Amino acid sequence: MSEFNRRRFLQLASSSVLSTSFFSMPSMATSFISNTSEQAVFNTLGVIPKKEYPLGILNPDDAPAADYHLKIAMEKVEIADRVLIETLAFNGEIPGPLIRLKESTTTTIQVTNNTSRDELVHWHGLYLPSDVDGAKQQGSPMIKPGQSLSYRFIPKPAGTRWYHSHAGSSGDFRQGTYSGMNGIIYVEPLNDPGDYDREVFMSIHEWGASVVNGEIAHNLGTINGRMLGHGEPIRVKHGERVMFRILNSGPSTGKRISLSGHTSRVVAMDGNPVPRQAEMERFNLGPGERVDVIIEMNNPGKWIFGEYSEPARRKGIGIIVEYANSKGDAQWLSPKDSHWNLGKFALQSKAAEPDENIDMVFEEIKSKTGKLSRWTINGKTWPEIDPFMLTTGKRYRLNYHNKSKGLHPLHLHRHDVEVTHYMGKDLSGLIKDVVVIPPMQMASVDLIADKPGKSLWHCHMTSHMENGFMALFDYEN
Ligand SMILES: [Cu+2]
Repeated sequence: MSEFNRRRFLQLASSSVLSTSFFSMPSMATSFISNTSEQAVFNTLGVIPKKEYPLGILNPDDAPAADYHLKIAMEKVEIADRVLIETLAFNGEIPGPLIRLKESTTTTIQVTNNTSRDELVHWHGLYLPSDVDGAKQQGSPMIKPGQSLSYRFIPKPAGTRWYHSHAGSSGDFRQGTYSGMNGIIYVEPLNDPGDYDREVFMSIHEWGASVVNGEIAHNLGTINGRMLGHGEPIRVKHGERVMFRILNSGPSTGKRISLSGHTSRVVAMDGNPVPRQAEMERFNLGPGERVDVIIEMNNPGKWIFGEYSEPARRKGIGIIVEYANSKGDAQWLSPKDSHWNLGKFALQSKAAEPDENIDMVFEEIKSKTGKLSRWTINGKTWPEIDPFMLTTGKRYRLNYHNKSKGLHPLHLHRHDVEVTHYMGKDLSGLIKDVVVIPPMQMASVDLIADKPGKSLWHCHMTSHMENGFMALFDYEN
């Protein structure tokens, strides 16, 4: 039975249970209201059974009212005074609206495509069936121009996830993951100890892309859709403990982020609590990665929360954190430079032995004419590369060998991976969905094959993904 049919079957089975209990009501009603007319008995039954809807991708006419409605269109958006960009966006906003869901509570999200080409939305970091997940290569349906689809699913796991276009840019930097089509999904856990006073969500993005020496360069950047100094500050009070949930939705470069004058306690990565929390003056975010940090507001003033590098802040990557009653200009205090190492947040013990190893070697093919490089995995480039086949129940170790001078944020759809080897050390317990491999390094991540269906795997640098750095994982049978 296919995943869809099985779900459909369970759905029908559960709705028939419901209708049995519904039809058992008349006798109860009759016994309570003995001397009433037939009409009155009928009135006591004026309870309409709740319509049950299947999970999956639905025509909005056959779906319940949506919890969120995302409308995709080409927009002109101001990211600073007199700085306008043209980009695809959700609901005319960059980033798109924050989507707040409850773990294991079914949601319906309607997406309307008001553009002139096919679009689709990928729900990054959620465990979803291949079609709902939102990647054409997995068999997800495209949304035609002028049409809508409703995605109905059970959000899992809890934590900071996100959503973005997976339609590709077709070389137009207003489209695909270059565009403003992205937003944070926060899946509230069933039990949240809530060791903080409030939450602030931050999305970092880059704009103004051009091709320079085979890579993409950007001349503008924003946090929450505005350049540094041009948005509303984040207003805080002395003594507050603020949970910042931060996403790098940018298409091309890693970010080194710091709140001047404060240390950040890293508590989760890619939405998953880390096994070892650590206080950092600065933390890194590759494209697609999320970090949740708790910052104690213990240094009154106006501070820049932004990129470590001055040129990147000048491009706009920063936001001002302003204590109540503070005066003057926002300050930047450079944090200590430090080598970012995922191993710091992982257990220092070895993970369980895998059932099988899969080696993946990444190489760059430079263009002789200054165009974007092509990328190979084991000597092959998408779409020539055969799918990596998995057997349900097995533990696989993906050994990533980066034989290039760039870093690569590697993302597997629909699954999490455990970081088991990083910067020369065996590790365990750190669960991620994007793992950045530094230049000329190797890293291993383990994958439990328990989510049958096709799963796209790719570099989250848009220009790499769109130039061969992509493959499919699939399950036997
Ligand atoms: Cu890459």
